[in-house]
Amino acid sequence: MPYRDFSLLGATAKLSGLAQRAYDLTRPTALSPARLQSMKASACGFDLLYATERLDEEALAALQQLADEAKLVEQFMVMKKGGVLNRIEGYASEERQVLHTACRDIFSEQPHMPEATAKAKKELEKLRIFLDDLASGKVVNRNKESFTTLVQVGIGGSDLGPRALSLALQAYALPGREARFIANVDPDDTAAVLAGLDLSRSLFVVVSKSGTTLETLTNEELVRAALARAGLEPKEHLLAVTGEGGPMDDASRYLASFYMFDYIGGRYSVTSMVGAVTLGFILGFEALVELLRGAWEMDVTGEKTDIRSNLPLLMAMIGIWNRNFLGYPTCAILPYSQALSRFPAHLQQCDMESNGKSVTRQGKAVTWKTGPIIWGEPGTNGQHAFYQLIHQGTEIIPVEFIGFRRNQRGLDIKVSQTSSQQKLVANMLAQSLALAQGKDDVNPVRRFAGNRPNLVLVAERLTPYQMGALLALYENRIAFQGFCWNINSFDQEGVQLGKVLATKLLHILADANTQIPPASEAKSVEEEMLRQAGML
Ligand code: G6Q
Repeated sequence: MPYRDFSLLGATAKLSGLAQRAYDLTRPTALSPARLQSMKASACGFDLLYATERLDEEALAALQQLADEAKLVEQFMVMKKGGVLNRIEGYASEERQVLHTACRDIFSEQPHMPEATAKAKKELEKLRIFLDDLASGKVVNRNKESFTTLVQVGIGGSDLGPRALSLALQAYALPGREARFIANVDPDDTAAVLAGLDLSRSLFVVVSKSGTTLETLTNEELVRAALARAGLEPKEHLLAVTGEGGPMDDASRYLASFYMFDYIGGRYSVTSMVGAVTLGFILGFEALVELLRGAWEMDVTGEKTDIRSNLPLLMAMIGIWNRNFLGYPTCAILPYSQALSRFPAHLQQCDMESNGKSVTRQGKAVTWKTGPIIWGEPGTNGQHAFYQLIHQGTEIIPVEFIGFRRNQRGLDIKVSQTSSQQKLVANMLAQSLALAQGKDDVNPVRRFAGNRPNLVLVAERLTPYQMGALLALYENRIAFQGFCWNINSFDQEGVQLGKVLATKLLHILADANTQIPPASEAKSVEEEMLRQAGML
């Protein structure tokens, strides 16, 4: 499919014009009941309320035109059907398919990529058997005790998503099961996690698609050494998730191994074995399947061409309106759910590593803005911290609120006639209105300019199904935006340079540790940098 540059799409000129007279949310009748009712889209248990965006019917129609002209849904279908979308024409690049959706196409009678879905099913079946063996007592420690803790050792895509989702669904953990995470090569990270563990009842799943990641391999050695010091046989406590045939694919070193595949990008790998092993351990297999079902149903929603019924596409287009036409450089994701406290961190990677690009899929410099800075923290905590800038600062920050009508754990109390959950959701909706409408005041310090765009995503309860749907909603939104900007959302060349330089610095430190004299008198900038930092 020929890709068209964002700036050449006819709707962009129209949208630029419309942005000059973007919908004014501060007019007294701007947020009419009719607007609130009509600017609402629903899918997979989520309601998306977007009346508080600076959009009117004309702008929405132009965004639909933009989505159609850029053939966003067609590109999404090409992705699902195994097109080699992870590439830059005419230049060396990863040249890969992008098939994380195949991991959840398991519910479909006719999967888009039967072979990839069959592989995903095979790994899931291996996991089901392993989880059954844990539950039935077939897999136990040397003292015939069950394993209570699973520690995931991985970094980046092999950490953030699984960590965010494990935390989000902790309320549904099987009795006596918990997950922990080790990511940083900072040895204090591993030490702090190990300090709180009964090693004899802990399993460690080392997750690395490449099997070569410095941090993960180093932390694996720290864990192996700790197990050996405790008189345990490391292999009996270690699992692996890695690429088939890769350097970590070695059955002699692990109790069990699961595979992930090169067509699944790290930051899109939560629904592969990268997330499934840990999530399956704490939640059980059935809940894991529910999570996959939620993601699958959101993937199906992503196939609709009408932006008003395609939630990921609608959110993508609203984001593009705010980023490219209203010119806002960041986007805050503010979940009113303590369980989602690490979800913004996952989205920060997923979005910024995907769409933080400045060349097109033809290798040309882009002349339009691409991915915004993504950040966020849970409400209501943030209200007592950084919301001041969102309300009255000189930068306008589009906000995405995420909330639930019911809590997960059922513990609540009524104080002053309202429950905590009602207080939580009321605060979220109040913030949405306050940002949009603003407030005039004779005192300039108490004046709120308003017109601060935001949307609200709300569902009944954060269940495994709902979590899967939320994950896929954002994954697909990110892919749609990348398609629209004509960038490759699936590579991450930007992280390579730092890695290469770190290797150079480590060689200098290794030589110093073994007292090998420097090759020449002239000091390299790397050596001088180490010296100035007091490392040499
Ligand atoms: C994600 C990135 C990156 C990757 C980590 C870990 O999309 O590629 O964050 O996940 O560098 O890689 P490994 O799984 O290969 O250890």
